[in-house]
Amino acid sequence: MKYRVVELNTMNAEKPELGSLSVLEGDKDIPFPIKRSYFVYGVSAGEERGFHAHKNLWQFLSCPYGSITIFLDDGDKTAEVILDHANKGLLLEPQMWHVMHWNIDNSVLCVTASDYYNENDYIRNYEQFKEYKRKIIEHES
Ligand code: T46
Repeated sequence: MKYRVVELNTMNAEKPELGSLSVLEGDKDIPFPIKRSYFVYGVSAGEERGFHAHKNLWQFLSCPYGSITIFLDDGDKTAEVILDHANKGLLLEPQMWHVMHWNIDNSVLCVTASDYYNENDYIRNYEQFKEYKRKIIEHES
């Protein structure tokens, strides 16, 4: 499946009460230069967002505060990844149906993306996503 869990390079302060610093660099930790970042916040526990796939967009999802489960579906297999620490993220390749489930109130979803916002890159209907994937597989074989 087209995803990977990435552990970020993390510097822990000498005094534990000063916490840690985790860093993500475009083209190094993730295989694309970063063109956009956005944040989703103020979401109640139990709520879900997403329900779409991207045709060409690569993204890196992280949850620096709280816990969010990402349900993934490549049209054939499914998987889930729990983002619950600031030093961890999910590299999500294009053509993956994804749903974000908030496990804890006010968890923050941070996303860095390979391109600017373009609604034409979204597939927001699951049947259309399956059809899109079927055509790609047909074309490749
Ligand atoms: C994704 C997941 C992880 C913009 O105008 N510009 C933007 O850069 C973005 C990301 C969204 N929007 C608009 C489009 C909608 O009218 O903001 C509204 C909410 O977007 P959406 O319902 O797609 O939000 P989510 O949380 O379902 O999905 C978002 C991203 O849109 C999507 O690319 O992969 O987070």
